[in-house]
Amino acid sequence: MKLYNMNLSNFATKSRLVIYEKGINVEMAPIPGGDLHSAVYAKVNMLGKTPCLDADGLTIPESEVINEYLEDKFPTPALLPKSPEGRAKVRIITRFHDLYLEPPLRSLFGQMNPKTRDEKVVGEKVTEFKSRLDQLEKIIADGGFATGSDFTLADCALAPTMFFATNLLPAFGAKPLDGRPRIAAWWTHVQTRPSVKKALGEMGEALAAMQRGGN
Ligand SMILES: N[C@@H](CCC(=O)N[C@@H](CS)C(=O)NCC(=O)O)C(=O)O
Repeated sequence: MKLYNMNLSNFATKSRLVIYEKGINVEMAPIPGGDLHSAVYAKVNMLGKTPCLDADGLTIPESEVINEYLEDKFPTPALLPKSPEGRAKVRIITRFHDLYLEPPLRSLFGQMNPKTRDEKVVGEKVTEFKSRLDQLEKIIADGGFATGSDFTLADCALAPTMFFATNLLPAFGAKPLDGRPRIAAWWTHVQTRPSVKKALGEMGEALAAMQRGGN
């Protein structure tokens, strides 16, 4: 199997986390053509996004579909609980992450340079992201991992985005952990997990390289 991967991508890191947790033998492949929008990569993944899994002939785009496939294919160690209720709790968070929490943060990626940023966009998106964090504070578990004592797909979804939130938001005068004790406790706890240390370490190196390049 092969994951079309970029270490800086929070969505690719969601899937790398599952691969590391399960110890699956997956090749980390660069994007063909060197660009997500290259014609050659469009033939692999018409969506032009990372991650994308080549599961020995079956092409699977979308991080959460990849993660659920890997969970089905390699059930041990489990990253979804056994009970329907437990599984629903994890999926509430993964879906909340993908549809509501991450998009306003992503809108800020192009606004990092104070000289060129659109202050209206920054104001709106920072406000929206903070209100999503307030919602997350209400649904994340009070202690332990995102849904309780077990590390799950919910932690895989949240951790890479929280990496960006804690690294990038201070540039906009916002502190994502302040006044959100459950998220703050989860963030401290989840970073002790070896798979999380490895995957976020890779994100950190990629971010530093990008910043050295002046982007
Ligand atoms: N819903 C997708 C989102 C993937 C995504 O947006 N990936 C970003 C990198 S973090 C990307 O490929 N962006 C390129 C683009 O949208 O043009 C998933 O869960 O995999």
